Amino acid sequence: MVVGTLSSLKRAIKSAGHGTITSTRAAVATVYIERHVTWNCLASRLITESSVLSHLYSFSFEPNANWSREYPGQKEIQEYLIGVALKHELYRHIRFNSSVDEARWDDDNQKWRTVVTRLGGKEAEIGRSYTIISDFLVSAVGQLNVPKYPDIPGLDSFAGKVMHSARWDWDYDVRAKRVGIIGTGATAAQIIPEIAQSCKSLVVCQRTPAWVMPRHDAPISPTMRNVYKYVPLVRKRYRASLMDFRENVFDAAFDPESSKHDFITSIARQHMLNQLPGDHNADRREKLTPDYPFSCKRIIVSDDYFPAMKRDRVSLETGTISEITPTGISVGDGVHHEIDLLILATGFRTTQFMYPIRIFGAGGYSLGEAWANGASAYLGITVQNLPNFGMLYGPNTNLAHNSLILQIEAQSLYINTLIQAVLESKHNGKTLRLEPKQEVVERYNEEVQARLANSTFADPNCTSWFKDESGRITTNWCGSAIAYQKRTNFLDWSDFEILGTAARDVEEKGQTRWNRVVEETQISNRMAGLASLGVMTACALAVYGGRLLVSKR
Ligand code: NA7
Repeated sequence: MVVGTLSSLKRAIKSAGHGTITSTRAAVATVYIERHVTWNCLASRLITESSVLSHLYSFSFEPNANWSREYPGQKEIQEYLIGVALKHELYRHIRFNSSVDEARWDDDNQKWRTVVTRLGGKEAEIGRSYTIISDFLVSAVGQLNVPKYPDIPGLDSFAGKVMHSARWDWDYDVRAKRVGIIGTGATAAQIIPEIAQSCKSLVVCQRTPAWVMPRHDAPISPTMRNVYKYVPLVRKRYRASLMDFRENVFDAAFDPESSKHDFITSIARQHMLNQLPGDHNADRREKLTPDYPFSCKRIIVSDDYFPAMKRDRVSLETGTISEITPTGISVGDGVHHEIDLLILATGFRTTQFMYPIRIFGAGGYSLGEAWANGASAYLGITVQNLPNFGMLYGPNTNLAHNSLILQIEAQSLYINTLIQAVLESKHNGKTLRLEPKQEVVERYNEEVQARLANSTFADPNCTSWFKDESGRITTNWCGSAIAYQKRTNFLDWSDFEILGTAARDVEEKGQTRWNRVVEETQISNRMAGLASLGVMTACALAVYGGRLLVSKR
């Protein structure tokens, strides 16, 4: 059983026996629980949500030659995901409008018991909740799931319209409205340019400015789309070049000591200067320039954020918000902004993984209690005392420099191996219970935390959704995407506590390996190797041949 959104699911589908895996197909009934329609609750259909280029922000096994822009918009991403779900016949397995409240491992029967609440539709009239019993449980709820509402006095007293960026009311018309937005993170940076086009006025309440990089978004011409469609090698080569580029900026994003870090900071500074030039923008530039290192917080990638801030109808408020009144936003120095609509672009409860789902593992082990001081898992996928359980986009798997889909595919292949072992045992009339050893989880997390401690994310001069309240980074991975793929493309069975009548069969496997999804350039490297060899040979021939000629004279 899988809890979570479609965007995370496809590899898990294979794990569970749909699509291409036929050996276990007949034995498996898989249920996907979906609370909302994927990508339907974003702030605007016009918003370009991804900071990753379209051709890399798609599954490796479902390439899309038809992306209309270099960066995908919300609508296009949603259409793509729905297309994948339809193609792989997922819809008949998905239960929409359903919420998981609790999942509990049943020690006696060695199964998961997951309590699902029906949120709407005719089914809700049948009964409010029911329990699904499964051999394996996968969480695909991810990190950016539950909205975080700010703790500002008077918020409930506001008489106008309030919307969180992730709970958008599509029926509300923002045209000609006086709007206030709290937050200047990646979400706000996408909402502001859109709203600024049609609202009457917009006050942007910034607590901390963000580093902004140029986006260089552009339409992909019909000719290029046809090239990508009919010459797949060109499309693959393009995707590989995007992967190479993204992996190359890893040092810049992660390592404050790297020379690339200084270079990339200078690009961001120049971007602001280009878009907010001249003395008349000096005050704006000062207010919008961060005083913490690049990449300490999530970087914004935008070409239209700064231009929007220059509009006459947009004002930047940097004073501390003292309260929300029935008519607007009050800031510390007695200023009051009258508004009709209050947008809370205040982020997500990123460090409370799986909140508010209650998970209980073997012997009543409470995940909520175990993670009270910060979530941790083995490879971000499995957790001690949670048998036959796996996570997609779990603790310490977020990337600040590359596409998350790479991580999710790697995790899916890993979980796939676990599920297959459980299903094979079941098929053979045996039982199998797998969970990572406590010392393995601890050792792994010590290593991850030690590496993160020297990263830009750990700089004490910023707060971010990467860190929990104690400053511990529980969201981000500590390396490149390729490093994670390599770390997760094998399963060492000795890392696991293995119980059940099939335990010995599994222990004897030692290690199970599979091919990682290779995204980076391969051909060119070989070509470069051959070319270098050719040049070296030519040089050697020239030198040696020259000597021969000289000696012959
Ligand atoms: P973020 O990146 O967590 O940003 C939240 C913003 O809201 C940020 O600017 C915060 O300021 C601001 N905020 C939060 N609470 C308050 C209060 N009480 N007062 C004033 N300002 C506040 O969330 P996003 O939704 O933009 O992005 C999350 C990820 O979703 C994004 O990185 C993408 O990967 C998708 P702060 O910086 O904390 O001073």
